[in-house]
Amino acid sequence: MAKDRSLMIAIIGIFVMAWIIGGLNIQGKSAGSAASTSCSDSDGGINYNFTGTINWNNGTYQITQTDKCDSTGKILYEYYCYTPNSINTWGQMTKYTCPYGCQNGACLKSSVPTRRCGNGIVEGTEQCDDGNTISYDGCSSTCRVDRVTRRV
Ligand SMILES: [Ca+2]
Ligand SMILES: [Ca+2]
Repeated sequence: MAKDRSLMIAIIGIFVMAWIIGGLNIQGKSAGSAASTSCSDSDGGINYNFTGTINWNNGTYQITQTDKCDSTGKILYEYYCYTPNSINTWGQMTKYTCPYGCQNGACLKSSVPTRRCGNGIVEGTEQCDDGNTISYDGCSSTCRVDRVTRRV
């Protein structure tokens, strides 16, 4: 009987601990009834390449957080749902340093903008860009200055 009681106390203790931890994680507010708590993440979890929004709801409080970049444009604040067991779920945030920078709540895939000869903008190693990829018109198909102009 004494064993049953200590087991009961231990179980209650775990629930109380879970409730306290769960409550504190949501900006110090009480999580209330944990059983009805739900959390969804539009980018499916920790996904640095997509801007996601988490929606946490326990029937009393609702918290919505969208991934965002910090003011340096390098650090991503990635939000995700943390569900340690079948009773608890809450929103968590992890900081991630994007290797190529952060923009609009997601990491950029590359720091090098896509250069293209023929787009009318002189970029990178291009000597010229006249908006086309025709050679012998002053600017070649590889965006080099044509040395020879074809007589028409
Ligand atoms: Ca996410
Ligand atoms: Ca994301």
